[in-house]
Amino acid sequence: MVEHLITISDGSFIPEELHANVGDTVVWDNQDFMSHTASAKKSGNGEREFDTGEIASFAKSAPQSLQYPSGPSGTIYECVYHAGMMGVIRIGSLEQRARAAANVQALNTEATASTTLTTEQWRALSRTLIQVWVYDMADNFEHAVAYAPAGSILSTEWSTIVRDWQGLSGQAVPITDRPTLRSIPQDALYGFGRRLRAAHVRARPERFPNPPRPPGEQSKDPFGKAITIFAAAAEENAAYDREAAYVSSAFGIETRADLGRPNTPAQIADYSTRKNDLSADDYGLLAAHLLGGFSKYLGGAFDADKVEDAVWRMTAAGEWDDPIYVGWHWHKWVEAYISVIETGTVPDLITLPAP
Ligand SMILES: [Cu+2]
Repeated sequence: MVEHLITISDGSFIPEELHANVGDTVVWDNQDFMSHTASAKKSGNGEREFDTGEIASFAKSAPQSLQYPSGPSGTIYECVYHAGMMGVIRIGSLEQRARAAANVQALNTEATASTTLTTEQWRALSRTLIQVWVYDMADNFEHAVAYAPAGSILSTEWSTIVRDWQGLSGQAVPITDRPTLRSIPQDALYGFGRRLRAAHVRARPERFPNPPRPPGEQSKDPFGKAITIFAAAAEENAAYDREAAYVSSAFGIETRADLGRPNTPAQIADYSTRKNDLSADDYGLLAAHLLGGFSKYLGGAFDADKVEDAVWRMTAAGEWDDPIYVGWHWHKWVEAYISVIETGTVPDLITLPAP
């Protein structure tokens, strides 16, 4: 059980987003010259999961105990005196934590994957990863919308995105609707994910990338741990570093293109250099790491529904807000590995802009 401290300064909660667990407590320290409150949004029955009441200027709140795990959007709270003053706490469940710990234990005791997948199964895995990534981005974007004043650029972006989403799905459904997300072709989904990310960047640049987590806290999920454990071998670690450098370069080019900023010849040349540093075997190694995590978690048998459920559950605690979104990253490992199997060469992560 941990006690977390959130500072209130200039009418903002700092940090604006906190990750905590059931049973933890939170204290708000008001450094402003005015009074504030930290009051969880009212739930369906009109009650608040926590409410500090008035916190006087230069005073601390009573500790608030976190009793319930939050859903995908986290537990959003507000100051009842100041409209638009909001924060969010993402609360994991004790059961989730226990399950993750048990899986990490299993990964530590048995270090190799026993499952081999068909190309079709790899595709199913890839599709799941990209779906969850889009879902996770949508969830982040909902947060951003919750903080944005009405009539801002963000509200306009959001209407455009919802219209695109409804065009893709052919239905007037919420962006986070899981069955519909599952029915959309992967290519369309990927383009949509990029669009969503770009809008997110424009709307809240300071939230992109999110601050890195402290060492050892990058991920609380068993698959993330699997990557860390398998990457302990020097060869695997080197492949990971080469791939990360290649992805970063591609990511930079894409992001600048999304934002309408020029990519310099040096930036484009850097992308080619990074790509040449990678071998086809590197992707085999990286895909094997990912599969290692999954096969341990799933008991060695590939089951698309179980994979999807497992990956999906990870997003409930908001674990995928790494500087380079892990969902995107893993999806690229799998997509690239399929390409390596089929063509024997390392694929281009992006289509380079015309010179
Ligand atoms: Cu206030």
